[in-house]
Amino acid sequence: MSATDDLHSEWAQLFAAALAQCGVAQAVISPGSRSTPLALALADHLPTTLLHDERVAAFFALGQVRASGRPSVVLATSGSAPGHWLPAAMEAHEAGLPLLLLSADRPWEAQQAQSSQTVDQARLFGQHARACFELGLPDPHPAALRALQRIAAQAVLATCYPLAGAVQVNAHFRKPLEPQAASGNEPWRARVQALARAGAPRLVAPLAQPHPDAVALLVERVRAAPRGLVVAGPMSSGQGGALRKALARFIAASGYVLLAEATSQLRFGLAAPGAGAACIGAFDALLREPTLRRQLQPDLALEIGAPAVSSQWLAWLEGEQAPPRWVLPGERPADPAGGAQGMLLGPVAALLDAAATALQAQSRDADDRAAAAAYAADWQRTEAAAWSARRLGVESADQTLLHEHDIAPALRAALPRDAWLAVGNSSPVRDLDHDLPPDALPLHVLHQRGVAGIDGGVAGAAGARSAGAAPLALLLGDTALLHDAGGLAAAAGVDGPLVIVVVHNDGGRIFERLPLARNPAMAAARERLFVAPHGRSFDGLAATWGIHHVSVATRAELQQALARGLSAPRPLLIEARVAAGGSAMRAELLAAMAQAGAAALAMPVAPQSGPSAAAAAAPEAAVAARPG
Ligand SMILES: Cc1ncc(C[n+]2csc(CCOP(=O)(O)OP(=O)(O)O)c2C)c(N)n1
Ligand SMILES: [Mg+2]
Repeated sequence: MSATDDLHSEWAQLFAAALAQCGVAQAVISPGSRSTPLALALADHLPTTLLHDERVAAFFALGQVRASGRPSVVLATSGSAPGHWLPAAMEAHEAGLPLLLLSADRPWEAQQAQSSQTVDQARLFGQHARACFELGLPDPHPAALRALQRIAAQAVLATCYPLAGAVQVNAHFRKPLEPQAASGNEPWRARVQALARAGAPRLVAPLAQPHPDAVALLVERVRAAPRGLVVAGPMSSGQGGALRKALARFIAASGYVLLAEATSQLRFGLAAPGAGAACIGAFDALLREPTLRRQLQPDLALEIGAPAVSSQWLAWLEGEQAPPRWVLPGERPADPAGGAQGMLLGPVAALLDAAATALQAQSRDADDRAAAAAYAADWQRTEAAAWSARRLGVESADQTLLHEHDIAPALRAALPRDAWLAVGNSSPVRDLDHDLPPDALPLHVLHQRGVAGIDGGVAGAAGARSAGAAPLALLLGDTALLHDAGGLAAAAGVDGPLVIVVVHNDGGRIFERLPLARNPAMAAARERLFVAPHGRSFDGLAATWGIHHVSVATRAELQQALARGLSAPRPLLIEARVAAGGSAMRAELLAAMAQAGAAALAMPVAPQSGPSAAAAAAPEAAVAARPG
């Protein structure tokens, strides 16, 4: 390449254009010198965000992917920079999110020579990337130029097919890295221009369909098992609409009871009039009661989505009286508890829809129908009793203080109809299940359940907000906020409404809910090594990034702050100062819910009155009216 040769710029342009043509929606760039040609090219072809911290950049990109359903590309310079992508690559791999990791590298002669900012970047993410493509140095050979576009297309395809996840492309560049004043009549230029006009090759993945054997097996098992459950764990928000429709048909055809976690995209919106299915939300609380596990033992449980967050569901599966189970996990096997009788892989919505059609074609006998209805009524009675008990417990708490259990309901009530909710790991994701009964309003719940890390929460929410049109609220813990303090840089760069609600309970209070907490001799160690109170407030952190901050310590203050933030053009950080003793209060609320459920089942059912009859007659109304 001569000094007036600008091949590296044209090479990068061809590659970036191909990424855009193949469906990449956004670029997130962390600055550096080696990546110069690609940074300039990506900025020409894609909406671009600049973030210095590569870990933040990659989590931000993942948030964009969650919101848009389309791949994002992150770009970084050579050396340690791409190493910071690893946690997001792990999450992308485990959660099935398409993410392209474009690492700039130094030329081959710089390798293994103690050259600055040079490491072995090939296959940097090991098993956590679905594929790794090596782009050599820019090369004017016609075959190399054609391959460049094909590799771009293949890399984008590999982020989604056969399984979605992170894919690395490692691209080498030799200096000069900046655009050069070129003569314009280089022998390769006409070739590059022709390829640019033609565009990248189109690669189309096959459409995933459920296997007919899977549909037949499912139908056969359901017919043989009248008392049935569908247990919905975390699923991506993109699945929401089709899944809700298919699930409603399946429930109507099978008479099964839906236990839906908040992250399943099924807990909110299914109770809408005409949707035809009610849904149980209190099961994690109810299953604490051994008598209920016995009485509510199903003939068959179908698990859909990722494994449930519920610790009690998992405990049931791992115990002696585990219900018979089939797993419908989507594209990848999932049965962490072990012991499932079978696994039906493939698109869940299509599988349930096909099974619903087959079940509808042949009506059930009357005894089976009665058994299914009685079973559903039992669940609905316990559900209604559990939420009533929660309401009573909440009312008996000191109303002058803000409690952990107040936050999710206040957030749900404040969210406008089209808003999205992102939730962090640790207690917040569990609090949604414990504090929000199913309701009739659809809600996208963005979560990070791939590896369940407390990292990248703020960056991910900021990315989702930047890629989606809707107002977005993030609910996360104080330790998680400190962990992703750098994510505030990403939040500062996006427009509102973006409300970050931090449950400030001074440390990782989830550790107070673990078995460790039952040993008084471990109290000091638990506090120092696990909970790790920090005593910090977040006003300074927010001020660094010019993010508005408000500290609240009552329900009224929280409601006010939420109303303000959800209509504001800029992000708002709400520091929710909750009363001490939240873990003990949570344990009491859950125990009260479980006991109330058990008591409801122990009582004889009055034929035409009471919550069960009302629920059986009009499940939508019963669910919608349930107390929060
Ligand atoms: C990246 C990462 N590091 C560590 C953990 C282990 N971990 C789980 S919860 C938690 C504490 C979270 O505290 P906070 O965000 O304040 O939530 P709280 O427990 O108070 O609800 C930690 C350290 C994790 N899940 N992910
Ligand atoms: Mg905390």
